[in-house]
Amino acid sequence: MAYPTPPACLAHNLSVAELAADPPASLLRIYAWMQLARTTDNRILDLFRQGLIKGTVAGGQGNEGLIVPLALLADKAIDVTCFTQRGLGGHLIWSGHLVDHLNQYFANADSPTHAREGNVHHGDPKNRSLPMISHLGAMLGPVLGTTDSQRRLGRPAVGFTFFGDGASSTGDVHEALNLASLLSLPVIFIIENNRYAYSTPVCEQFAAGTELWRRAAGYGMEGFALDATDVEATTRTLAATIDKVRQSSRPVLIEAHTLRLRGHAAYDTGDYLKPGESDEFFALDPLPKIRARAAALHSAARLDALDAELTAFVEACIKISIAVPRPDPAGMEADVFAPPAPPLPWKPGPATPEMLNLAQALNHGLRKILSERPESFILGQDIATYGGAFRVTEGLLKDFGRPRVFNTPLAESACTGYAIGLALNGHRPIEEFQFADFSTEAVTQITLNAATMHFRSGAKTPLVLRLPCGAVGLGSFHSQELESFFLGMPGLKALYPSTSQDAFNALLAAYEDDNPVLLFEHKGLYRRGRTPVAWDANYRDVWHPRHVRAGDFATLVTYGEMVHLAEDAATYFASEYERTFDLFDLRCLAPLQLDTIEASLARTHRLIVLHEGRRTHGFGAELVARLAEKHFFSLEAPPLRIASLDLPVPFAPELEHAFRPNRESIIGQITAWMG
Ligand SMILES: Cc1ncc(C[n+]2csc(CCOP(=O)(O)OP(=O)(O)O)c2C)c(N)n1
Ligand SMILES: [Mg+2]
Repeated sequence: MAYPTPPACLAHNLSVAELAADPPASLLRIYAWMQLARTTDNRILDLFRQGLIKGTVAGGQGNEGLIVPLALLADKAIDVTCFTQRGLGGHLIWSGHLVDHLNQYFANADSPTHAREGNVHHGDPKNRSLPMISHLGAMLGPVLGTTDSQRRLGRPAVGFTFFGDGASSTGDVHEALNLASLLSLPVIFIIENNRYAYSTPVCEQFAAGTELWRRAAGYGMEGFALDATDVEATTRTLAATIDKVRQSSRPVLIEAHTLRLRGHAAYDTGDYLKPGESDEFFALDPLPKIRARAAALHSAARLDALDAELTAFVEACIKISIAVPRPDPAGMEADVFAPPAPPLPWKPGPATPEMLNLAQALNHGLRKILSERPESFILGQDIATYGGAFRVTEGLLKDFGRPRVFNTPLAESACTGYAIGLALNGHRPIEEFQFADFSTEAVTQITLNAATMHFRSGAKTPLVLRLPCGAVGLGSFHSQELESFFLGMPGLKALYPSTSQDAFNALLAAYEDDNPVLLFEHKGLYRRGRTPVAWDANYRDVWHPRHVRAGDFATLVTYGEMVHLAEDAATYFASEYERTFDLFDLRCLAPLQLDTIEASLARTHRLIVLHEGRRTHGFGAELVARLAEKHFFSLEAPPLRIASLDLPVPFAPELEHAFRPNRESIIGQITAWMG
């Protein structure tokens, strides 16, 4: 069905020249958008109360004086934004038709998120309006990344990122401000200070007074406050600031004093407000103020006619959206991952095998990617001059230069968010975590932002996260095996190579995938001897298990460093018991490909899984469950799970040895199981 034509007054842009040349027309345009946003927000609230919109709605009533001028002034062909729950007006201006935005709220079949997200969580990644996630501070990092990506592509973009007085307390906000200043990114950080976070007043949020903009000095950037209920002054200030940031490529922090007229969300009763406070807020409402100014410059009759036209438009759009069918669950599972992409046109080299340990193989892989793929670059702590804690990135800075090989501050969350933003705009970052353990600092970005991106927005996030894992005598904070921790969340792929050649291949396979891929690298394997590594046209085979050795007594499934212990154990049982194991190196932990393992199990009728991760909720539980579900009646013995103890990883070598599977414990457990 054709969508209603928007009223002519709703032009999407406002240039500084227009603002100077024709203030009355500019004011009318700003008013029209503010009125449209308010009318829509109010109608959405009605529809929620009638039970026609589900979940909840958090409106932007009172915030239009900030969002509308900003979105009109932005260069929407190149700039980057991520609006908060107070930003409906921004969404309406940035892209799409009002019907599209309403479809999002109705969560119907035409919803831009396929009804997989609600409220204003949609965005429009194709037009660099990044979809918000509820985790408020975590929205900042991706804006930094997409803005940087635009600049790297030669486009003079500015990024806009918003957070409330409440969100200003999150660590992510600090990390992002610091990162933007450090990298000199042209990002305008806007605190929407509406004095409350849900029910919590600012005096219970921070002790440093309400002058949040003063934090800017601590990050080496300019900062100031503005009164977003004074729309004309706000518009002039924003126009000048956007221009300045576009020229200077330096970030700025703005504290916008704004309003949240309808409380936190539809269900908010506002009981926590002081007596008379609500009236005080309504007295500051920017909409009647700007309407009065516009009526004085034009005429009351013109404003009345405009309001009527906008109301009719909103109602016509609601009528269309409300009639759209409910969403269809079909296709949900297929959309968790971006579809498989064709292989990249890699140069078939190096052709002659070189003897490399696993760390060197990764270094060669990174070198190949940086040489052949201009959209690639690598980031992480100490990876540049120093070459990384495990020297995997040694020499890369020298050969490829700082813009493509750079150190990050200790800010895993914002840096991963930044990498997500780069990936969303066509770059393909490879991020090294110094130890896998420190990826827990970026759990929101990895599991809720990157991993869910395709499902909820259709956007691709090609991202390789390198995770040096495993116990090598360093205790609980430098030893974790995190595959189960991460893979309980949908949307992540994971490779875990055990040989130098597989590590090289896995890096290429992960790199060209359009999804976030976790690359687990066992630290104990980095320097465990050199084996031949060469270009392998079948590098994509790493997405499938490797059949390590043939046997008929039991199917033994393992991965990572345990592959080598399993080989030892298999040799022992072959010589001491004349029992042979059909041994598989899983290599790919997600998505699981178990066909060859199932075929083996159908022959051996016995299953052993072995991994270094802990036993309870360990990866073996999933493997055993999947395989036993299908092959239960053909099994001749209960499956055997060999894993680490359910403990934090202990430090002393004797304790660590007892904690994780070792040659003797593996042989002992299998012997006992064989009976
Ligand atoms: C990190 C995080 N913790 C908790 C929440 C739950 N929550 C949603 S909105 C909100 C209040 C946010 O206040 P503020 O940042 O001031 O924005 P406002 O709603 O006032 O615009 C809270 C606590 C959240 N979204 N994100
Ligand atoms: Mg607030």
